Amino acid sequence: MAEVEIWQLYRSMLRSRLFENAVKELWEKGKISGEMHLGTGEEAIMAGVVSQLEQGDAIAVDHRGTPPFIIRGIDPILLLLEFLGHPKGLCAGQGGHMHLFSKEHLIASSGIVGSSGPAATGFALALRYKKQGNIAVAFFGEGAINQGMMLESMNLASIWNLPVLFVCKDNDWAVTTITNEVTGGNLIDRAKGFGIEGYEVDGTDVEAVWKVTNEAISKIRNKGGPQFIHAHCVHTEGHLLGDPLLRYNRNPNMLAEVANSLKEYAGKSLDEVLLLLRKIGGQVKKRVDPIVIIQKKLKNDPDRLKQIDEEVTKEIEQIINKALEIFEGGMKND
Ligand SMILES: Cc1ncc(C[n+]2csc(CCOP(=O)(O)OP(=O)(O)O)c2C)c(N)n1
Ligand SMILES: [Mg+2]
Repeated sequence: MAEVEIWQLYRSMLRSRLFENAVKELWEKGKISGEMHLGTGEEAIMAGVVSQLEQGDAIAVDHRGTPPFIIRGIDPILLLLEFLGHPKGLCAGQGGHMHLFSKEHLIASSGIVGSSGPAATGFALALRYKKQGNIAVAFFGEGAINQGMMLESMNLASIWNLPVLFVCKDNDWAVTTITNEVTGGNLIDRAKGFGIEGYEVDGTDVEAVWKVTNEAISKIRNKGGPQFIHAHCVHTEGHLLGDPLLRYNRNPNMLAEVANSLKEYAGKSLDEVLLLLRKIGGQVKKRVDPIVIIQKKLKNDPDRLKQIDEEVTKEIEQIINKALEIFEGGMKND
């Protein structure tokens, strides 16, 4: 990969992370209400894929829509106003963080697990009629890979030779369900069963994601038909903000108390229950934070790293301040 690209990818990933960190703060202060699923930990997958899309390509996402919307270039002020439920938000304050749409950027998110499959396949069907060589991407968690509509979409995309890139972001968990306890076989083999070629990749390594995506996308653009990527990742903030398991895990006394109260019910020893709770809380990590990984790769040029960090920090601060100014101005006028 050209040197310039990894720096651009880092900037994209950092913008997304710092924006979501600010969202977390606002949620904790009670300014953003309701559930909030962050995409922190998915930035390498999102930057590695979205950076290779062209104008007119379409994206369908799940309940973790913030990183792809930010990386695709949607105005973060509109996004934050949307999360705040403001009428000037991206979807007039009606969609919240899970149901986002931008007609201009052809990107849509949905909280219905598995729905990015049919949405992207539909986008791809429309794009094929337009004959401009565009493709559609479906991003979904591995919890969606057992949903009928996802499998039907993969089948249709294959049989109709539609230009869809299916990207499965696998963090091993669907809320508190351990994925390998409910998923038969291997996902690459499953895709192959539909006649779709697949790639398995470490989704915390943006360069690795970029490379397999580059190959997959060029095959779609040149030959048509779908491709599949199975990318492994971790969620740094658990399933959703306020996740009780994450709270327990960050407070060892609380964790021990909960484990103790559960051990008899679970029929397991205290250590076994503790390990399980730590696993569900994302505290037993097989993988590390993608931002930390890329920062290590770029550490040979600390000045450039520092400059980007400062620029992005300032940019995000300005975005948050501007959005809050509009939000609070709007509240005063109510
Ligand atoms: C059709 C449907 N069933 C159940 C839910 C409730 N739900 C929300 S997120 C989620 C887990 C999804 O797991 P995965 O696809 O792996 O995504 P992750 O949260 O791990 O990123 C579930 C079951 C839903 N939103 N939609
Ligand atoms: Mg998952």
